[in-house]
Amino acid sequence: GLKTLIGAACALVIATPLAAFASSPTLTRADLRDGVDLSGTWRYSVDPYRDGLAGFHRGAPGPGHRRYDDVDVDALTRTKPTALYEYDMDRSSTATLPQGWIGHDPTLRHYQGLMWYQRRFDAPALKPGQRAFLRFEAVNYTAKVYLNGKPVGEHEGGFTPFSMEVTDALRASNNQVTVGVDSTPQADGVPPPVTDWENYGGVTRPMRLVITPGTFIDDAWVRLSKDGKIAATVKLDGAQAANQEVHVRVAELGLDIAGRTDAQGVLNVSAPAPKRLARWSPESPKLYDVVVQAGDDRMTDRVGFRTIETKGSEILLNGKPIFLRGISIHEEELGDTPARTITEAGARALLSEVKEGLHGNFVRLAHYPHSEITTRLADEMGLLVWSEIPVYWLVDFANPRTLSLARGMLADNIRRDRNRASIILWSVANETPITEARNSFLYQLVDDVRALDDSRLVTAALLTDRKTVDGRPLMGLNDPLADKLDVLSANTYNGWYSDDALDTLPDMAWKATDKPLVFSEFGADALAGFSDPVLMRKFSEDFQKRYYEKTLAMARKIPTLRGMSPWILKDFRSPRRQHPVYQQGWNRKGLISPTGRRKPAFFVLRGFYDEKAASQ
Ligand code: GCB
Repeated sequence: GLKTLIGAACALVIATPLAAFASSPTLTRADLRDGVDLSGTWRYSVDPYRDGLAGFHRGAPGPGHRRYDDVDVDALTRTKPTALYEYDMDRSSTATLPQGWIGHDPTLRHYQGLMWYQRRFDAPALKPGQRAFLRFEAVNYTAKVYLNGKPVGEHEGGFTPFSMEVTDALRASNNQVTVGVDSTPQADGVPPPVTDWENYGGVTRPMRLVITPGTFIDDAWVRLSKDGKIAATVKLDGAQAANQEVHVRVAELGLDIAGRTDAQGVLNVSAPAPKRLARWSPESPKLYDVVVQAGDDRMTDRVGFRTIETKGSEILLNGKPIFLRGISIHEEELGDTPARTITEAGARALLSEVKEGLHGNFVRLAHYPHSEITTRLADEMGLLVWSEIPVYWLVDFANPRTLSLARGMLADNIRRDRNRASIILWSVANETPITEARNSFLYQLVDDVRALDDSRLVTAALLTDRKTVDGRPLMGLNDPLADKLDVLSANTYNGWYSDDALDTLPDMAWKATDKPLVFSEFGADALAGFSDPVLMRKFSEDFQKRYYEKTLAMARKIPTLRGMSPWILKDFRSPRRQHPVYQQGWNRKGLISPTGRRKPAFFVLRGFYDEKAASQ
């Protein structure tokens, strides 16, 4: 019955190879390469009717009137005073990028549309054979990129990196780069138009001009394999990619693993891990300098080595059972006016609240790939990470375009971060109602994860199934996807989205699971400073505190519960949340306020984590 159905659905979608969707080249660790940082001052100009794409009069009065044309409007109108231009990018308002456009001007908060960005820059002259790429870490939601008036590429998806080759379009001086950023939500997009977070339009992460040798190391994945080897997969890009000698060196371990690439420019090599290898863990986040060398190119990274697996209902890190003491976060810095962009200091402040504040060892980076800044910091600080793509709620599961888009994001996210020891879980979806179309969509994503990375676990945040047995609620997961996952994750909100009395929560039973169970979410809104000890209304700190006490009492009784990432560390902006007194455009389920004020429930969770840490 069900099994055959699943098999048939998989066979249908599996036909297209994964590589077809991922962005190319991958250019991992591009920020460490030679090049020009393009962050800083840009000009911007709003374009709600999208005239700038074709010219104000749809082509007439001719070239020179599209926002990306390579013109100096001021100079042109001086030489030809009758010329008419209704834009001038060189004299438009300035903004510091990266930053969501809400940060340029707060009245742009709910602008969903096309925005033009432009700046000029000088580039070092390319040496013979060298190549140049524009690389963006993230642009939300679509990007059209132009160099010196010529289109060089387009990208869809707000949270993954992409690169465009500009070797032939680049000039030595006064290059003009233009990006048309469109934040308009797409019915067949990922995420779908309705989410529970702010759709920050803009160039939200750093971008650079990257210069490489003619043949370069496009991707180098270095890890500790399940069978105890240091394994590397290296992919070269360029005319000399095939049959090249490659070295992967870890000097501190005396390792020099070498081999030659195949006809596709790919090499898989491994060597036994030396006895003195110090394994990465949250308590001891040891990273090694890894150098990859191929022809004229050299790439470096800092890599931790650890294993992660499940055994029955246990999650084993380096062979030992662990409990994930976590919390969820969105990509929003502390402060009253977040603009999506995260700095290293901003990421450190959030992750410190998880590690030193809550005494946690785990963070769920919801609901999309977060910045590389954050995942590298998690490696360095010692926090286990759940990483996910924005396959959320009602994406258009029956639409093949949507599936391709999701597969591309998943592949790009995994390729970007496969060297991060901190990441233990790839999640393919969040709260997606069960339908046949959804099932086959998600089976494909799970298969893709397994094809791209066999060194981590696969999960998805599932909706719970509630039954009444002997007059008492029985919670469980009743989802065919569960068979395909390593870790079962449940978002559960009894007592918040249901009107169950909080006192009844500890006696709510959970159906036994044969795999590790994680509470990927639970939570309750509280406005920081709103105390209501007598009525204990929803939105008060007292309610939230009691909700945590009772939910944790329920959690203690679930024998296969192996971790949790309650919703959420910090209050975050959401246009759905418009209660005029308590929310004002913010989801208030944070354990800390936007500015970092800890609510009483924060200390309840910390107490629970102290208990868990002591019993491990
Ligand atoms: C959820 C969603 C999360 C929401 C949260 C809430 O289940 O996964 O994105 O923000 O609930 O606050 O309702």
